[in-house]
Amino acid sequence: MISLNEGRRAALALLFAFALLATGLTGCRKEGGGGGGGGAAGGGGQGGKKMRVGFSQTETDGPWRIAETKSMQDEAARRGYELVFTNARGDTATQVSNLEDLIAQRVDAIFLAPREAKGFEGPLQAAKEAGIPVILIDRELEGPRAGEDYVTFIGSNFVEEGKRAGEWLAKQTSGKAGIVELLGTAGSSVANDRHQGFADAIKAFPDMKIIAAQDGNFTRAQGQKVMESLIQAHGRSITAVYTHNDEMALGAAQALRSANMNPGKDVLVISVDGQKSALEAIVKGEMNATVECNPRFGPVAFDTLERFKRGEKIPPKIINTDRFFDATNAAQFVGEAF
Ligand code: GYE
Repeated sequence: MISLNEGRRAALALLFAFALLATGLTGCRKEGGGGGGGGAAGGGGQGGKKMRVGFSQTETDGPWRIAETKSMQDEAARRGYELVFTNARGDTATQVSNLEDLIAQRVDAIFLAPREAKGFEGPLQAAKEAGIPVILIDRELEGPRAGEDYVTFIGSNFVEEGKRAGEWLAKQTSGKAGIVELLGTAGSSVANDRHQGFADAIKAFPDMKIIAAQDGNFTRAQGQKVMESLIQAHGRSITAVYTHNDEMALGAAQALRSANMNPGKDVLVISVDGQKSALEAIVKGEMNATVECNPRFGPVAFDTLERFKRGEKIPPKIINTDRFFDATNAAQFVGEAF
């Protein structure tokens, strides 16, 4: 075991070495006549070897993941990087071994979308020892520290998303609702935080009660299945559904329709993400609102990597600004949604 101080020193040395390397590379390119005239290509393609960057994706199901993957791939191609893509297929152990593979391949950097908040200490340590910077995107970790064990986290403020959903629901229902909550993947930072923010927001309203909260694993099929059984158990005492993503909301809406409980009218449905099919459901009046969670990480992810390589100081978190969609503006934004 190495002590905390030794660990810190080693990390600093590595960061320093990486910064030197990055500066060195820039210098080489200039000498080679590359010029670097302010174009978009920041380090991928110019002057010789392509930079190889790993992207460890948690799964590929659903519009949100598809949009995120595409944004990373498009941006890598645009800037001349080779993106080494791995898919953990919704399994944390697989994701850990994907990371080990990327490290063994000596990629130049890794973007990690961690499925769960815990369990990544091993690969992070190995990446650090190999001098490979890791940037977290879309989900956070509990324990490892920004600037030390990884560079930074880029994503939304999930507590805030839950809070916005809770506040909207309180307003719409004048503080009176029997709520079913469908939770995202157990152990993910997103599910914890979206629950926390929502619970905090409705605390002030004694007549807003979460009747049941159950794991729907962020999928439409699971959302529908769980909702069916909760309708069986609680019937008409359900007046609102809050889901941690749009896929589960659409599944829940389907279950409500099958039970002749009008989603969007008898039962208010609010969720998070802002995908196209959710905005369409809002336009049709079958869902009520969704807090945006932007999956298009490519530009900010690669900008951050390039800033880091230039030796700039990177803040521990880079938070996306997200919008809010309901019946007042869904039609306006459906065209640009993912
Ligand atoms: O809301 C969901 C996806 O981690 C922020 O994961 C992401 C969430 C997103 O499966 O749709």
